[in-house]
Amino acid sequence: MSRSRRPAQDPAHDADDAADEPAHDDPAARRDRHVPQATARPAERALLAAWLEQKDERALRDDPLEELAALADTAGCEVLEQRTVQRRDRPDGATLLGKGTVERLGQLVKDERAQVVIFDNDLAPAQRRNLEKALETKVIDRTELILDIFAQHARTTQARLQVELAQLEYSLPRLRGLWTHLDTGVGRRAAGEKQIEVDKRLVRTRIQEIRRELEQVRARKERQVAGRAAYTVAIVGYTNAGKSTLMNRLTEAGVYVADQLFATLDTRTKPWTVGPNRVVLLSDTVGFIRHLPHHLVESFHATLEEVVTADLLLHVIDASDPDALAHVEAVREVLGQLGASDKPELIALNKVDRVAEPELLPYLERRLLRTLRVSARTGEGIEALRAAVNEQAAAREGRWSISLDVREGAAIAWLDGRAEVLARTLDGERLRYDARLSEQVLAGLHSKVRDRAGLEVTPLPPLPMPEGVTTPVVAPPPEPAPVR
Ligand SMILES: Nc1nc2c(ncn2[C@@H]2O[C@H](COP(=O)(O)OP(=O)(O)OP(=O)(O)O)[C@@H](O)[C@H]2O)c(=O)[nH]1
Ligand SMILES: [Mg+2]
Repeated sequence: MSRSRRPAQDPAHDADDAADEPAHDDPAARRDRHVPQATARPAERALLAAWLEQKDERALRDDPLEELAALADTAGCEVLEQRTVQRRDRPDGATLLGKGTVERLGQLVKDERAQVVIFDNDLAPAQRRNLEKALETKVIDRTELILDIFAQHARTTQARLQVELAQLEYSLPRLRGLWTHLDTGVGRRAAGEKQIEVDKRLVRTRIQEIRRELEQVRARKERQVAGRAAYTVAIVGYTNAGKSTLMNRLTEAGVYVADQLFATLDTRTKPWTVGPNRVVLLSDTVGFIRHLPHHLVESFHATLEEVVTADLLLHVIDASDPDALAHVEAVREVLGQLGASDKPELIALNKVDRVAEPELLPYLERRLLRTLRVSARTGEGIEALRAAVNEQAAAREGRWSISLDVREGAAIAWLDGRAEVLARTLDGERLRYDARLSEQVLAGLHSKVRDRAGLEVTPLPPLPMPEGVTTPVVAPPPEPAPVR
């Protein structure tokens, strides 16, 4: 399971995370080391299986495991068509699926010559062992599959460390099964047990080591982010929603874009001019997914620093996906885990160029607050999005009346270049401005004037906040989704 389908080199790999690489490193060697090696192994033939809760609506779909299939495909598997889905109140404690279903799946494995069975659920270590025994083939669960994709796509030292940490945390309680072969035969039990203890100690030591390294990265990143004297906007959203495409459209960042899940695993930040004299910093980062393994969310804290500290979240939704609302919920769940739930949010309903059902967009607009229709591909709606972000950023700035001597050339150039000038009048030897500007620009003005005593700054009365500056929630009244 490790056929990487990414290009061998990604020239657009992250500016920020790349800055975390050791400075003495040779860039060419570094690139080689960080590019996941595509193996010559042929794609593994994979069968998909799942236990679904009774209420899970996916069971009504043509392919209830469509997303799992996309994940398996991204991981490099040859996904076989047959699906094994069991819908019942509770999963089986020993094998997740009931006995008869496991037997049928075992037969399917033989008939289809499957090399791996991938479950959409998370499996307890014992469930997985029991299933491997019953199915006589390799079994992996949803978390492992996602970790595998992350490992393939990790390109920077930081991303690699974060994935390794998540993998180690995941494997720690599962080490037991690896050494059971030592326990066969009378009197051999102790050998396996001892080896497990040794392994656990090694893994824990490595976990501590990585945690220390990542903490240093995170602290450095925190200082870097805190030092940015600008309004910051973080693009967030479900994986494959079009976040990087939108980033490229808005800032010409040249970020890697692909029709696959978790194409982006790092963070890139670029200036974006949203209005006259108003530049915000826009960040694109890793996408989220339903049941994103919590080890990953924890270990990717350094990469997600921009989301945690952003002034505004630009939540990108693939509006052409019938599961869009479920995706919104999944994204909000991860934002909650990150402690970023209460941030102001704008919703970009992306991919409007490919929305087939006419009902879908009004449906989403009724259910979500403060939405804008856009297409990162065609550019539709981009101007309105820019204006909305400009409005939000402006609302955070103060409105000031400023008066200074006309001979203060440097200070005047500073204001003309960085403030939103609402009015500018000459009054004898004094120049008066009504202007909107950030605290940073105001601080800069104070440092630019030669005669501080001659500078007069008084606040103008505040304007009401623009409508919709809020954290939207899914509106309560239930309404059936338009069916595909
Ligand atoms: N039709 C259409 N396709 C789009 C649009 N925006 C993005 N796409 C396509 O959607 C796919 C995913 O785009 P990305 O920009 O890589 O998505 P992402 O959200 O960054 O995905 P991850 O980094 O994997 O989480 C690509 O094939 C894009 O070309 C759009 O507005 N319309
Ligand atoms: Mg991306």
